[in-house]
Formats: sequence, structure tokens, C-alpha cells
Amino acid sequence: MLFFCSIFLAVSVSALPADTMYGTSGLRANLKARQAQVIPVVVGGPQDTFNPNAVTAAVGDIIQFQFSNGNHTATQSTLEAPCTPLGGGINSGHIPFQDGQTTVGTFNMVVSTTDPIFMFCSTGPHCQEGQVMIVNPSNTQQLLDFVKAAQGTDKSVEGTAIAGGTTSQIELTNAAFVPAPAEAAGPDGGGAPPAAAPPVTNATEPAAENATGAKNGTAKEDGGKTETKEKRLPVLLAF
Ligand SMILES: [Cu+2]
Repeated sequence: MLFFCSIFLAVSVSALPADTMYGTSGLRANLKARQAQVIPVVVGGPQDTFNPNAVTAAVGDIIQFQFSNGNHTATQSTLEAPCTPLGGGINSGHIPFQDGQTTVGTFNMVVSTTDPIFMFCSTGPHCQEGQVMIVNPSNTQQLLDFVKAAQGTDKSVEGTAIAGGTTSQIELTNAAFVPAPAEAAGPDGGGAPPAAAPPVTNATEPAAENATGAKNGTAKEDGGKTETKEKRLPVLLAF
């Protein structure tokens, strides 16, 4: 009888689909290619800031810098030299926004690494005021350190050629910001408060295409479809 039961159980187990036993279908779902995201970052406005000033992005995502009030740049530096352009790094050049504009200048930068990418604005004293950001920061403290280092510099160095992305325009109605009222739109506005830190990447290639609409940068990942179909073993003991 014991022998008979063993045979029965063995047959039941081997009849289960491999998917169920090893969860391979769930694994396949997780390995599905994640769609590239367009992640808006507002540059300038009532204050000289990057908003958000810490962003987490995957390789292939596009950081879409949207230039609000004032005249700003998105220029790559290093943590050690926060307000000086990194040789061969990313640079949007100066992109202004003036009262009454119905379009917004953008700089689309394709993220090509998951290492931290340090960015600053090279206009006037903006960097010393804390207008810096990190794509894929290692941790929150890194952003604090970067802002503090920027505030400790004497002056900024201008970038040279536009590199690491493409300039374009979007309709103001599609932008991720509302322009400052005419009076408050000071190009040399107040300082930039630091924010929380997401991780950065090195985008050194030109953007694949010009994004023409400001999309919401909410990363939708394939929610882990873990199919946990519990197939119960037939525990019928044949007596
Ligand atoms: Cu600026």
C-alpha cells in the first residue's frame, strides 16, 4: 500500500507544469523590456532651481529639461567641481523663457548610464545659489554634498558647445510648470533649496528624437506579475 501511494504522488508531481514548479512565467514577466520614459525637469521659474533636483532614470530614458522663467543651462559637472563643465560632458547651452511665450524651450538628454550625473546651471551666480541636480544620485546625502560644494564655489564656468542632447520646443500648455507672474519672473531670482536625491546616469549621446509633448515621467514598470497559482497536490491516498 505504501508503495502504491508513493507512485501516485510521484505521478501527480511530475504532471505539474514546469511554470508552476519553477515560476518561470513570473520570471519572464519581470524580464520584459521596460519602456523608456520621458522625465520632465523644470529649469528656473520664480526661483533658480531644477525641479526635481534628483531624478532616478534608467538607461534609455530621456530627461526633458523644460526651461521656465529666466535664462538657464543644464550643464554637466562633477561632484568635486560642481560649477565647472565636465570636459566632453552634457550641455544644453542657454535657453531663455520670457513673459508671454507660448512655447517652452527644451533640452532632451538620453540617459546612457546609471552612474550619478551631476548637472548645474552656468548662468551668473545660479550654481552658487544651489541650482544643481543629480540624475541617479547614490543617496540623499550626495545631493546635500553637491549643493553645499556648489555654494562653496566663487563663480561658474560657462560650457561651450551644445552636447549630449537635443534642443526642441513644446507648447506651454504641455509644460510641467506655470510661468511666474510677470513681475516675479526675475532671471536672477532667489536661491535653490535642496531636495531629495534620486540616482543619475551619464547621457553623453544625442537624444534619439525631439520630444514634442511633455509627458508625465511616471515610470510604469511591469508590476511583478508573479503568478502564484497554487496547484494542490492531489492528496488522495488511495486506500
Ligand atoms: Cu540658472
